[in-house]
Amino acid sequence: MSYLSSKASRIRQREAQRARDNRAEIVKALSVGQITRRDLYKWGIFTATGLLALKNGLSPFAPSAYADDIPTGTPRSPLFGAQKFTQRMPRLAVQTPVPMVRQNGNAAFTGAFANERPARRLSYHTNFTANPADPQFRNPITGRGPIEGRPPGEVFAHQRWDEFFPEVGYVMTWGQVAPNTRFHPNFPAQDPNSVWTWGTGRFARGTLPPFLIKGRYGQPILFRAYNNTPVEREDNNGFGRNETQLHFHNAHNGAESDGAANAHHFPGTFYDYRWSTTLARRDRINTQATDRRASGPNGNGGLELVAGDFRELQGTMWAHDHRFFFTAENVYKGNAGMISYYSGPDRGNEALADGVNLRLPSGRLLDFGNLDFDVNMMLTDKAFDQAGQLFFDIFVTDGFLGDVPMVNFAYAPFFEVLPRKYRFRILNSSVSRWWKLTFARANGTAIPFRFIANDGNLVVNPILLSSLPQQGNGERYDIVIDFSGFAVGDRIKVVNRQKMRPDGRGPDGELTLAEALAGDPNDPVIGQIMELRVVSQVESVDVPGVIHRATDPDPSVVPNVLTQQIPVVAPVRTRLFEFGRSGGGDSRDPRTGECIPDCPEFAVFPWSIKVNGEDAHTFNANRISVLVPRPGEIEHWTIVNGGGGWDHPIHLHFEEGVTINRGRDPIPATERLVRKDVWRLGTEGDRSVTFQIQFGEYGGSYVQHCHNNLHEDFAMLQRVQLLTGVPGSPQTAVTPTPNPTPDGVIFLTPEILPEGDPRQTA
Ligand SMILES: [Cu+2]
Repeated sequence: MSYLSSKASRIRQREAQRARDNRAEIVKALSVGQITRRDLYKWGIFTATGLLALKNGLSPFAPSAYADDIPTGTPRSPLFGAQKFTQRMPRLAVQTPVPMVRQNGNAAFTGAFANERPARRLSYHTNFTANPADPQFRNPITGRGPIEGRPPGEVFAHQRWDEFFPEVGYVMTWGQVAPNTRFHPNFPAQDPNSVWTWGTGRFARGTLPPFLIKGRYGQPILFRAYNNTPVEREDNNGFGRNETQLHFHNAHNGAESDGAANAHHFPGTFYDYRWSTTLARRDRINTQATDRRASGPNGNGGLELVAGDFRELQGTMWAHDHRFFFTAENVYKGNAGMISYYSGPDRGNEALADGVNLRLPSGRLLDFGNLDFDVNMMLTDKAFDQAGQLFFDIFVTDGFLGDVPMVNFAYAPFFEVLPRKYRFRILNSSVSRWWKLTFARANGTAIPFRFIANDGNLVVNPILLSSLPQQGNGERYDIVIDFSGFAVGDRIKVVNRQKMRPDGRGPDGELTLAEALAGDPNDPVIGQIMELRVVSQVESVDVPGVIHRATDPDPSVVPNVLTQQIPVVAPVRTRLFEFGRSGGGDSRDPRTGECIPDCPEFAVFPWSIKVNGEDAHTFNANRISVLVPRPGEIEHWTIVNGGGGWDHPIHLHFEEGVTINRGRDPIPATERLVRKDVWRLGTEGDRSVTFQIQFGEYGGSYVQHCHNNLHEDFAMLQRVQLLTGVPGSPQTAVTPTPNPTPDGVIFLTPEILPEGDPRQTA
């Protein structure tokens, strides 16, 4: 490096450091009430339209030299001498459930969680509302408000409680990370308030790696979520809101357990989610549960048959924070884990042959859910301040990119494999970054593999690829790689080829494998992010102590047919959604300036949605943009990118759509007639997507949104009201809007956009 460029680099570093200090100071001043949003306007930090002024020294996107080449917009994260591929990739932390037993209609925990109060159909908030003075129903830490965050009354009672009565239970806590948690042995330990993750048990400390829960069809789950983050909002090391609702992306659950019904809860409280394992279409297809493919493992080599359509089976999923307006901060801070659903066909057992089990690579030591050869990979990009603490810029509304690649929250790890077939479940859990992975031999050539599932849905026929497609935020790709042609000692490079725009708004072209392998001096997350090492033996994670050897036979198979196609038919109605950047944003009430739920003092809302060509709106939990009047009606939805040069990965909760059109572009094999829950909207011929969708079994308030968590928070998100609950249930009517406060939930009457309500035109 020449003298001049190193001097320039030092100046950039100083400038960037100053920018971060300034922002940190403003955040602190806002949080303690020293200044208000009005002050920021007055000082010209916001423009007249409410957008953050591009002020050098304040915004990371100011026309400053450092912004061009450092994705975080801040000084390069320090690595403390850590080299890539020097630590083992941690496997996700598998959680052990306890049996739940029925007691007077309630579900009582047993075993390790026997001292928990039972889970109930109605929230304990109902008891608090009836007896506000009774201490047993009050928040035990603050003494304010109810002990359970789930809103009171029948509207937020667990739907179909007896039918999907919880059989197993988990108790976990979201809170300060445990002492000595590091992303690499060289990195400093994270402060308790730098990272907030999930840990096992009541009021536990958060831990890493993130959790993995193994669900099975036919065995409903009770997930009790405690919030043990600090009571004081400003105790967050600069980012993260101490309130959460945990979204189980994209499971088929009642809205009260979707984690996105505007029912976040506060430090000291819990929220009981009932993850029903309901198989979609159970009220219409295979209602007598006679189809052996619609089933879950019974734990003893057999099947538990369930009603529903086997073509709707789900596998690879995840759960993450969905606190509206703060999702990016909270997910980035560590509020996320993965969940796999096991079924008759997708059993997680590669040896058991019963005519239903596909025997995909997994292992054989356990009845189901073997992980020895079935590996979760959570991709994230992080940034650190100069002391090595996790850093996030809360003033960013377009996208936040880290400069440190992580897999399962470990910096650039290695993973040992045997020369046989492996399944990888790859999740993009980044807040804004897209990925595109290729697996390369030492000589730099791509290794072919089979693509078997998209967003947790098996494809009809495995697809042979030499590179993954782009992977937007929230998308999951399941693949099988056969390492049997490799020799012990071979090393395989896991390479990210997806270039991002430095402003984080979206992707910026794909590099060739050779280009990516050369690395990108401006973006350290491009290039090799992980190494696979072929070894002669590995210890089992399913039954520790058992050794698997390279000479063992590989009984796994990848059948040519994995599932069947859901037919595309004429729809009952069509809808059009345009995701763009129009108007000034109407998340705030014009009279009070408040959001529902409450939003950051300084927040502005550039990212908007138009329904059926009408006016643009930004998110307000009390505004219904889409209303689905009846279960079972097939609709075709077209989602369009409004343009402007940014890309959006659009996510729909609760149901998967069958992709039937991709604008001017041909539909790639990985999407054609494939079920998905996140669709990338590009800027060229791929600007629009049409999918077929239908709703049923449950109802209530759900959402559709951009899964770039920054776009989502500011506030490209809209409420989807489903009147598709079972007859006689409250979920056949519009859900009153819960608005959570530390003292309890207040219900509001929502407005309904006429363009989103087919009852008004039918
Ligand atoms: Cu977006």
